[in-house]
Amino acid sequence: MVHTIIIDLRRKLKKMITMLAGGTGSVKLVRGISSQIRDISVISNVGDNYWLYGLYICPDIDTILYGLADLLDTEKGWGIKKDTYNFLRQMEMLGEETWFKIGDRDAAIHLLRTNMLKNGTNLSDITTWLCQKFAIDTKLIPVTDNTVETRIVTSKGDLHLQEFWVKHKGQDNVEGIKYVGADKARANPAAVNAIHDSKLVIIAPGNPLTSIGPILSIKGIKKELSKSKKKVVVVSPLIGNNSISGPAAKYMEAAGMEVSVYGLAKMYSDVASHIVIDSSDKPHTRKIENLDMKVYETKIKMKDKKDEDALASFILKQVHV
Ligand code: FO1
Repeated sequence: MVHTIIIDLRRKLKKMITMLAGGTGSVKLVRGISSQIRDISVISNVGDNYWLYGLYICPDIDTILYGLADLLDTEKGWGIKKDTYNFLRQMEMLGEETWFKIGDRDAAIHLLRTNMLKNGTNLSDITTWLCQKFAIDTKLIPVTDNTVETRIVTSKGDLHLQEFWVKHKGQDNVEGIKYVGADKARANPAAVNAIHDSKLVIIAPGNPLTSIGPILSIKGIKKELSKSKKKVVVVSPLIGNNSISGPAAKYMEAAGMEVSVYGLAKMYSDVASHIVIDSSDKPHTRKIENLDMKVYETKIKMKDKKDEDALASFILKQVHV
């Protein structure tokens, strides 16, 4: 009797929600959920972090940071709105390549982060400090403090994700994707605990191979998610055979996956048991259910804040784990 009461109490205490996020697709749902739930943790991808001009740039961490602080340039999906580019213009004048558009205010974050790293602070503590500076309650957790680099294998050799996508405009033929360093990376203990302690884990609608894939490539995270599979829901970033934004379809094809919500469900079926898909993808529902996943159909495209809130409400009300 006493034992049952204690278990019930523990269940009630497990109110937290954890999200796995990376890239411009994820931040919209992170904002939607965080506007309705106070206690959330966001585990961020680090695979697209990039060194440039001696600065350490963490695009996915910053996109979530700016998104939650209402500073994000939502037109581009990255960077700070109304930022200026004097620093970059000066770099150009000095003969540097300027294909990666770092704004002036954005540069201040990279500069301080780099200095703190050089002084021995780890990425997790720097990120927590940045959250405090931007007055963000959400716990933003880099998936690891070690280096994991997403590299795109092309017919001309392999390139860092930023070089493939931004410098070369995603033109080269993709033959595969590598997560260099993932085998040795230690999962951030705060990320593992967040998954363990949450009542619901949401895999945000990010690119499955370059935003979420690097997170899952870290053994400790994959193991904890597999154990927690019953409370994990994945939100599709695809409608039909196309990604809502970015090159997800191209990468899925290169990885030999079927470019559809079924292909996506198959990829996630060992770490998630619920999936939210677009209503227009209903014809795939039966097949996905055969993977032992519960399917929820709704409008998943988020064009504005109203859509972000609507999808978040749908998940919080309809997904019963
Ligand atoms: N994406 C671009 O397409 N062009 C850019 O010049 C660019 C600059 C940039 C600067 C800072 C930052 O945090 C992100 C930036 N991004 C840019 C976005 C980034 O390449 C990707 O969208 C993410 O890495 C994917 O998650």
